[in-house]
Amino acid sequence: MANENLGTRKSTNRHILDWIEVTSRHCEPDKIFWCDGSEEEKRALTQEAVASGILIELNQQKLPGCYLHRSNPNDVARVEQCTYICTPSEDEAGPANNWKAPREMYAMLRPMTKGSMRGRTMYVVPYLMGPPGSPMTKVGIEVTDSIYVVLSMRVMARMGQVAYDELGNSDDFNRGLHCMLDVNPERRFIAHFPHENKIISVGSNYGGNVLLGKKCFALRIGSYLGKREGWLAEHMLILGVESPTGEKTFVSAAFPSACGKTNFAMMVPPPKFKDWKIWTIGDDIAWMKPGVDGRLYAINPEAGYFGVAPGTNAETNRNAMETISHDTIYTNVALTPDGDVWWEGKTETPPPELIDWRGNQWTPDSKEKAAHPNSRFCAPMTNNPSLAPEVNDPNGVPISAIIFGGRRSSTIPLVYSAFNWIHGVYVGATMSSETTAAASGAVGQVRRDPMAMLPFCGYNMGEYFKHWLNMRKNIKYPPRFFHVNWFRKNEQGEYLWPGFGENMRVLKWIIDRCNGRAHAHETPLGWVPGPEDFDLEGMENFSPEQFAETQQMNNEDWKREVLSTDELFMKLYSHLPKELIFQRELLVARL
Ligand code: GTP
Ligand code: SPV
Ligand code: MN
Repeated sequence: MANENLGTRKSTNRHILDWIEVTSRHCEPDKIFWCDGSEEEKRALTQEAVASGILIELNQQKLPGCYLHRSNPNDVARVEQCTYICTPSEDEAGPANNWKAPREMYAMLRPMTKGSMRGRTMYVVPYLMGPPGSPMTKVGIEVTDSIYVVLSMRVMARMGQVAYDELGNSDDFNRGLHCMLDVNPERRFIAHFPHENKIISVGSNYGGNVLLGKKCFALRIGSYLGKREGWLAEHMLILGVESPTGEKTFVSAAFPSACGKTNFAMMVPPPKFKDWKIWTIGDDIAWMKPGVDGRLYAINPEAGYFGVAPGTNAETNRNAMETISHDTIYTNVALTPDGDVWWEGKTETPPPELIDWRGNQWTPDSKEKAAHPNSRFCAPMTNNPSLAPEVNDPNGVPISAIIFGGRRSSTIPLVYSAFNWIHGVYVGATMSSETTAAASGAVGQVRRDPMAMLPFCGYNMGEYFKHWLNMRKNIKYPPRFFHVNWFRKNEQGEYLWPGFGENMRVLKWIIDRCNGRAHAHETPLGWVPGPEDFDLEGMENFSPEQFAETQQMNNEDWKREVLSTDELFMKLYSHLPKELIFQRELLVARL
């Protein structure tokens, strides 16, 4: 390595030093590398990753600073079946989580991690979740033997010295240990210890399993801390809408994995809305807390986007294409002969030849997909042309609307609004979606995914609903709740709503409702816009009749829908707040 001092800038925090001492004695690495987040460090580690085949350098003329990583083909998504919440009692983790007692989990993991870094380097990665100086920001230290994790963490979080500065001498930081082991699904565990603010992840080297600041800390541990400390850690994007008169309204939205958060967060409005501007605060995670002025404030704890590649193109998401045009790590996309990247949906016709995500020759005649359906880009938020200037504001931004949404090919209308906070919590709690490639397992099956948090809530889901209901008491000016579905289909299997930039029209109705300017009709589900309340101007080949089809509400379908939510309610019954049972009864009465 060029500079001998690289990797030697140790923390001076006694608690970190003690923990690294104990952890390194256990994992027995050849070397400990202390990351400082510098550009020099990035260059050196990137070089090393390329030399060892962990990263493939892409065409630097076309994609400056971009690299491709191919994961082990057995390790391409989050693994819910291997994800555990380890609390002293099973009841605390609740029926929606896998549970093991901490002592048992440690007993299982200890022999696996013992000596697991022999012949390897242990990287110490200090990072911040949230803007520096924010009362909501938290510090984590991830210890990992993966150089890919180090390079990705420095994109996804504010990494290095900035975290030591924020922490000072405090002991209040998340301890995360990641050991790749032999990347064997049989020995893959993502274990969370909420009471100790601790995470141990073994046997994977993929995204949400190993970038421990993201789903593990910011959501699973975060939601637990939020319950204790009076805030919310949510699987939500945050965006700002600026009107032609300069009025800015911020909203957050929870859609399950691979259901449109990144696209919505950096949407480019259609020509009819050319004087409107969308500003991105975050694309995946929101930490929200009541502010002193009685409103709910949100920060994005992250600093980058770990986004779905397939389907991303200049038409659907121009801002994303710009964001990932430089300084981006791609995982499991296809490679062109001239060192460019490709995935399904990037261009209408695929290139004549490619190397697929597994590293094999690929042609358009090949049966397999060229890019993995859950292939991803990892890019710094500062690359995003629509990055909101408020993104580093330590106070966060005031939220006017909370939007829930899922991927449902039938039943669920394009948009409706809840009657009030308790009804809004019910709408979020009974959310559902068809499963996607973002987690291993079957794709396309409808399941309940309350608030898009089913895989991410670090404690009992019933208690989580109670926490949501309780939050209302500390918010004088609560946001309004909405539900959207971009994915409804007709009998031919085609999407009824064009989506992407056109979602601006739905957003416009939502913020007009929040600002007391839009009309709506009352239905059993909530308030909905009629065709006269909804701006369809400038939409080619989209009639008011088609709009009515996207909004259609069928009573028989909805009765079935209520019955299918009962399964979740029964599962959570012992902790389910009675308010939600009453909401169910009211809905049944209205139907
Ligand atoms: P995670 O990163 O897994 O949390 O996903 P996400 O919620 O950020 O989803 P993302 O925006 O990456 O979109 C997932 C997939 O849905 C991509 O293939 C998109 O092209 C597609 N998609 C996003 N928005 C829309 C939409 O409005 N309509 C349709 N039809 N597809 C969409
Ligand atoms: C998700 O699955 O919601 C993601 C991708 O954002 S991962 O980081 O792998 O969790
Ligand atoms: Mn996500």
